[in-house]
Amino acid sequence: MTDYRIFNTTDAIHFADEHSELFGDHSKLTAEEFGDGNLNLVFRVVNDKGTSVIVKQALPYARCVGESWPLSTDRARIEAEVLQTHGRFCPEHTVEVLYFDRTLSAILMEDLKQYEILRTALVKGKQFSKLAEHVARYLAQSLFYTSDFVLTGPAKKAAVAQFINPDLCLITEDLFFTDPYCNHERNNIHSLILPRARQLWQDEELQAEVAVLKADFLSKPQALLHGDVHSGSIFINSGNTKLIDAEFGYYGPIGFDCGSFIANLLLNYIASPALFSNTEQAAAQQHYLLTQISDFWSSFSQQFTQLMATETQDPALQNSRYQQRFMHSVFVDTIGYAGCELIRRTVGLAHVADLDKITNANQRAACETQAIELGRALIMARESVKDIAAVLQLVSDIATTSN
Ligand code: SR1
Ligand code: MG
Repeated sequence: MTDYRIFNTTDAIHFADEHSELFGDHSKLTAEEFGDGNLNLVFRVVNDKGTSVIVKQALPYARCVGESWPLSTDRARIEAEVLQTHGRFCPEHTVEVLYFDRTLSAILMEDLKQYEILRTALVKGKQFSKLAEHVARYLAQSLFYTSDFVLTGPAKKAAVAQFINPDLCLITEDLFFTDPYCNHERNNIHSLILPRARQLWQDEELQAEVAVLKADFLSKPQALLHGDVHSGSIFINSGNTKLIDAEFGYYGPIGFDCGSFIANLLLNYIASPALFSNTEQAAAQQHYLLTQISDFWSSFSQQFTQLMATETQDPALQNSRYQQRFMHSVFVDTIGYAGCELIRRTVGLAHVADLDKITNANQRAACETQAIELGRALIMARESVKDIAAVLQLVSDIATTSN
């Protein structure tokens, strides 16, 4: 058995060549490391005809911080197995895993070179008409078919155990629910919004609601989550959408994945007036994003409701009143977790390009403040807000009062 070692480009070439059928015997292979994420090495291996694959390797530490932040390389197994599981239920929107080596913590996967990263595209003002439909389908299928509605009790417990992911869950537990609400050294707060960030540290009313959401994140194994559905984990083009980077996957509350997706569209919504100097373009982008959020929630909730009605295996869970209550609780969680994502992307360790690319410091501070206000409002109103239309009204109201 080969021991774990950190790959260089030659290792990545050998790994790809050994485990892929894509390259012929006399292929001339080259590789480049192009990972720009927070945690891993990512290589593209290409032959002389342009055929390519991706080799992703988990480092024994967080790449963005270095060896002082050790992390289990088991996250590569989690990522491969989440993608393989989700790929069974929604292959059209899940990146394909071609091979996984547990000892090397390395995954060989399809190269999505015909796609672009959603966040990069949104920051440029691009729009994709099927984004909401595709992400809704991915989440409805993958979350429903890994839930108690389908799995037997023993099968579900085995699945929960398979996806115990302590290191990566701890990152989320800290970065989402703890750090933004105290003066933590990991926080990354632009000086102009420091007074608003300090208010978060004193906001006991908000902190109580965030504690409820954190407790649910810790103890509500509803389905096998992707765990990190931000717009950097979504590859897209005009025809299709694929989810990548499932290393934060574990059994948790369904609303966490839905809320992460919605919040990332909202972050771009908030940034749009500052990213696009043309006010008509900014307004069009904002209109597009709100429509996508509305379509996403309608499509996700309709599909999940339909699946509950027709595919539920457990006789007790076939009760339609229970299913309605379940869907409502997923909605409440979704809005709450969306609020947490908005706040943590503004004052926490991991920012987003949508806000960080705003060059004017005053404009950026105004957008970041708006993200905090909206995040707070969503968390506080999540149980009373009636439906997604009311959520979007809240979004528009806060944007209007902030401008
Ligand atoms: C140290 S990891 C920071 C963030 O990057 C990942 O994509 C997750 O969103 C995580 O919170
Ligand atoms: Mg990632």
